[in-house]
Amino acid sequence: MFTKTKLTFSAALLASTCLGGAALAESGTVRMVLKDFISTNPNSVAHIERIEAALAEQGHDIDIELVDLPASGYADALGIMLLSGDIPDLIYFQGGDRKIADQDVLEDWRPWIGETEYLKDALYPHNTARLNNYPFLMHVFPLRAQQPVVRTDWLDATGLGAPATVEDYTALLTAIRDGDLDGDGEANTFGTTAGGSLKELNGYLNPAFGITATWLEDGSGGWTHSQISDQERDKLTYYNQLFSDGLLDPEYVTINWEAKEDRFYTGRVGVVSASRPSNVVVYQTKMNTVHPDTTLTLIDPPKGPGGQGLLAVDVSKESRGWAMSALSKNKEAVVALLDFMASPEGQFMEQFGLEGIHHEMEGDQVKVLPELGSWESPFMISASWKPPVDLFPAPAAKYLENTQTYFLPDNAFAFPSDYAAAVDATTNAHNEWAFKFVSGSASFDQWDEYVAAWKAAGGKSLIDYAGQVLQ
Ligand SMILES: [Ca+2]
Repeated sequence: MFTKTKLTFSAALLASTCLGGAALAESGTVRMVLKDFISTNPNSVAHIERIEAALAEQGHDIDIELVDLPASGYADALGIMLLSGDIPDLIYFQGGDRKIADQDVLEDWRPWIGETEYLKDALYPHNTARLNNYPFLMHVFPLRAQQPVVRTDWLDATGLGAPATVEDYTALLTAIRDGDLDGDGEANTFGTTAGGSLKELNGYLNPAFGITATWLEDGSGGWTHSQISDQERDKLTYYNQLFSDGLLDPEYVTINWEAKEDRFYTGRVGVVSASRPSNVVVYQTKMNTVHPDTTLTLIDPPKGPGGQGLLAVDVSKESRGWAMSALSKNKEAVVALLDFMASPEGQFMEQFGLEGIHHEMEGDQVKVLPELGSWESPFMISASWKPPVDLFPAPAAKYLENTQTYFLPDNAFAFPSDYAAAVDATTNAHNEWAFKFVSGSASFDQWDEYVAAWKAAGGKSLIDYAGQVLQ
């Protein structure tokens, strides 16, 4: 399948031929570098050794060599190593990749992925979109998103069912405010809060108000920024209604994530948002230390006048992930390794960790151990592989499913560095005015004043530039 390989009559190749139709055997050393995945970490070494053994079973003779870099200051240490000319075959970037890609030493992943058996089906829609814009980084992991959860017993007590629309969502927050669901005889619960920023609410409400991208068509053939759009004004009007009706915690903008969680566990708010699937697991586990057997319900993004969905996702490039050296002499082996990691056998290793530490086998049944919570899949979590047993409780599984169901690609692009000050200043103006509109300290009659201030802060130049980029 990897046509650049020279055929050699090795025992390994004969073994793969005997399997009949198995992938072409690859051989060689793959030097790889990944943060926290080093030769002094016994779990890393055990993972690599069983991967090599499984590859050998399939006829590959691939030696994986770990390059050790410090976890602290990883991106800088990696940059120094690469610029010195020491370029491993497989490189995990956590920033700093663009200047390396500019030197033409990173491989375009796309033609390689197309020839794989499993990897091509492991990608998520956001991976494909990002690779098409920037083909040097691949990060096959589920998306993060802000998604709301509520205690299932509270949802049941309201008698309302899971909200489908923004009206339903408002009704749920109202029932939580009025229902004394914690039973202490006091009206002391807000519908929802946020951990310091409206971003949490925006995560599942922006598309409901028609904010489906960073740049929106302005109705006269041009583009406008979502921050000053009519859709943004409609959304902030709704937030202001939540605020003035006592449905949104008035301290949403000053509290941190710990205070947010604390209010949730102690019944001071009913709905909070989670930013990753493991957060849903943590919320449910911590809730159970106070209220045993209480499960959480993940709420779908409610449908509003402008649509439905999760916040549009930047697809201009991956911000982190795997790159292959264009100078590597063992590209076929690198791709064979990654294709194995995407295969059912590789995914079992990636997602269930090490036997005896992270899971146990009882016959052919796998049993997850608590330590699995501390295992991080080093290579990838395939979009298409289904684990033999549930890895996550139901609301976290739904979280993952919804990141795909409600995926929306953004049209955001990176501005040249000359525009950095304008980007900062307009974002600050937006944050400041959004808070004033929501809290009622600015009236919506002042919307035009806000838009003028946003444009004066550099927004005009951003819009002009976007007009050239987006066409
Ligand atoms: Ca109460």
